[in-house]
Amino acid sequence: MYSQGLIGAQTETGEDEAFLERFQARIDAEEKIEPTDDMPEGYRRTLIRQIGQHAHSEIVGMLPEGNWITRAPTLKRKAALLAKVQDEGGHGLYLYSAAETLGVSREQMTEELLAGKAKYSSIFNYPTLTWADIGAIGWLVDGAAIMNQIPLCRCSYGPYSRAMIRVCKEESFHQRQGYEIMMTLARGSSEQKEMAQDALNRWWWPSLMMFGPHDTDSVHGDQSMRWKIKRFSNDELRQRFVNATVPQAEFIGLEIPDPDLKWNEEKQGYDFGPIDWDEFWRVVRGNGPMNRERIAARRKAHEEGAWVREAANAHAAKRKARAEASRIAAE
Ligand code: BYC
Repeated sequence: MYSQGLIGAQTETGEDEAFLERFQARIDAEEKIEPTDDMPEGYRRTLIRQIGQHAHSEIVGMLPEGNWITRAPTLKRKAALLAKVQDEGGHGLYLYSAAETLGVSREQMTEELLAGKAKYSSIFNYPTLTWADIGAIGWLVDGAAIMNQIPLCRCSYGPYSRAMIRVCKEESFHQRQGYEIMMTLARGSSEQKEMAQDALNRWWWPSLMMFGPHDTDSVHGDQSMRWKIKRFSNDELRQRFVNATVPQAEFIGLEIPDPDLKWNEEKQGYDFGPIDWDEFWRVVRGNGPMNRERIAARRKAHEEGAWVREAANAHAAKRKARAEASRIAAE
């Protein structure tokens, strides 16, 4: 890739080799990298990509659950779901702000999402057909999100790691509310239990796909681990998720839809069946069951919210002019 051991040697991106070594030494010493610090272009680009995709996932992730706010079965359930969906909007905002510290604008990220160019998590391209899907999303999707995001609290980039600490606190409430919905349904009438099982059947495999491709097919994994953006590989986190979730399903009497699922004493974890990667890539490339609807809904919200952005800009301009006028008057 680039020559080794030469003083002042340049990498392909024109970065000084000594600079890259100094940067890696800071990472290895567990120092946090802050927005005004020098950083390799690849590090900056990787973070913009990952944080941007993460922010889009939160914002698009509001849609499948938002679909059930008006139909939640009780006032208590409605209040909890409303709070959860609002939290997700908040997570999107912290994350867009964290990405902005790297020199990309929120407008640019939004344009890329609306143009179908930016990725967001595959999981949000599946429909929410019954109330049990809201339970399954909280339990499995937020459960998978926590497994992935707890290590991100130790990410080497300061603003991302700090945003993740708050996000994870909220995600843990989300996971519990989902599991509690599943528990209630699983202990209810036979129709309710069937509904819970059906939701588990539909959300199990897409939840495993959330962790990304196998390590052997993960393009960014190794470099992101070296830079301590990621602390564990996709397969490691997926395995931890399966190990944690299977006993939870057993506890409420639901069955994981995988005939190959089996405890492996030697590895102290579950073996599980093959993931349908064709389905994963179909969804990631825009051809999942709900991709078009999700982007259309975001585009509509963006267009309908234009007046809010205009009003906020006009208000900010007025405040700035007023502050400028009082500064001149004071001189
Ligand atoms: N869906 O080299 P890899 C939430 C892409 S929000 C779509 O392993 P990396 C919640 C990947 O981007 C959940 N695409 O990548 C919200 C890459 O493509 P590009 C979102 C995926 O980055 C509301 C290519 O595949 N969480 O929890 O090292 C309600 C190769 O992958 C997916 C985050 O975003 C996928 N599932 O690892 C409820 C967490 N997986 O970019 C819940 C932060 C992979 O080269 N992100 N791809 O075009 C991460 O931890 C990492 O980015 C990933 C992927 C583990 C997802």
